[in-house]
Amino acid sequence: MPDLSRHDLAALARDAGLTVTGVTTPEPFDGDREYIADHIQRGHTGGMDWFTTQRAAESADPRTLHTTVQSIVSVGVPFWAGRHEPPDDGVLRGRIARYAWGRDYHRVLRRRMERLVESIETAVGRPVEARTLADTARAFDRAIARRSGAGWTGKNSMVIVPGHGSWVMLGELYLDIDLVPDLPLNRNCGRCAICIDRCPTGAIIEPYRIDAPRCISYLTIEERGPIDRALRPLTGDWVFGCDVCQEVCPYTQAAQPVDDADFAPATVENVFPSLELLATMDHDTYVAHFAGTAVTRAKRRGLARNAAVALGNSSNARAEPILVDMLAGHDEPLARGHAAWGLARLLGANACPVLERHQRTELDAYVRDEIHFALAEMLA
Ligand code: B12
Ligand code: SF4
Ligand code: SF4
Repeated sequence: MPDLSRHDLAALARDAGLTVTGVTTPEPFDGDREYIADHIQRGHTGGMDWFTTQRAAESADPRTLHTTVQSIVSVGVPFWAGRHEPPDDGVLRGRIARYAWGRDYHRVLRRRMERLVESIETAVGRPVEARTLADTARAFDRAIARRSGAGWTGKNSMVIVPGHGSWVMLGELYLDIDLVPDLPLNRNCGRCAICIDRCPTGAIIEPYRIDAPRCISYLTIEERGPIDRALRPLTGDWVFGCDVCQEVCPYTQAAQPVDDADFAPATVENVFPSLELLATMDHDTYVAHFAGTAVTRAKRRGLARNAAVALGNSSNARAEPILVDMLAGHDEPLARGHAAWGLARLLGANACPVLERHQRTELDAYVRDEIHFALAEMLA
């Protein structure tokens, strides 16, 4: 059987659109398993119910998933494409995290990894037993990238890839081929702690450790119910994910721009979406703007909820009529409840008349609770 050199592998990966690679062994990730078990036990994975100690133990041992695995190839797609500013068009706009601007990265990575498996099969001259993974609960993408030398771990817990910073989405191939493993990179943040200081919600509770229930990414994407009231003022204009701890990182600021059509946004609404659009869109409008992007993970109701919070945080009088209409007529109670909060945040005591009126007419118990809290907070 022909050998596959590290050099050949990198070239095949590049041809498949995977510009970041590293190779590691299938030995269990024992240190990461212990770290994650402790992390779960301390409550830092919050409401992500799929994140169990049992599941983490299985993911930590690649052979549990793929008994014949001999090597793991860590792959990554960089996506920094230069700075973008919101248009100066008078529209109140939110912010979507950069990784979700274009096509859903799960599909992009999967397609490219499948292409890579095909070209590896041609190169080694036999069918390969392969498993391709990206952002599943079955593997630790970052730990694999770190051990394979594809990148190193920053204090914001992101894997930082030389030349691209942390603007890289990760995946891996479990293969029944014996490849020579790479060494981990000997890099670290040194004395820098900018990301810890600048995280808007204080979610980086210590170097390398994120308290997910405080992270804006969790709050705007994974949280299915109401957003913690104490954290709403801190989420600013983020309506899907958050990039702050990456934007402030010196390594990430030095990233090389890449031109990857799959990560390019279709319209401005996929980068800086109109908050009114998010607050009022019906199912068809939602599909027209966001189908095929990772943003659908938040669902239409989650985006409306997040828009209500961003409108409340906007300190802009144009947000008032949008929030008033939302409170009066949005079909999702979750959105109406957050609109009540948004009005109180935006108008202070001036929101009392409209909130009191809705307190009398609102039929949903959760929304009435939100109105009650908003009024009580103002009185306090
Ligand atoms: C759950 C999850 C989240 C959660 C929790 C994140 C967290 N940091 O705990 C939430 C929803 C908050 C989240 C947010 C984001 N996520 Co996320 N997320 C995941 C997921 C599904 C699992 C991560 C996990 O297991 N976390 C638990 C922690 C404890 O483990 P870990 O960070 O993976 O691994 C670290 C530990 O093992 C640690 N470690 C191991 N041993 C030891 C020992 C010691 C002593 C110490 C100190 C540390 C340590 O080092 C590892 C590397 O950082 C992965 C996909 C996957 N399957 O891996 C994507 C993933 C981590 N997310 C990703 C992204 C892009 C994001 C966001 C940037 C999205 C956004 N823009 O809003 C933010 C970033 C927030 C942040 N600073 O981490 C990328 C990261 C790519 C990269 N270059 O690092 C991943 C890998 C998805 C992918 N396939 O590309 N995410
Ligand atoms: S993604 Fe945002 S909220 Fe989460 S840790 Fe980074 S800066 Fe903090
Ligand atoms: S901002 Fe500083 S501390 Fe945070 S990841 Fe980047 S280099 Fe490390």
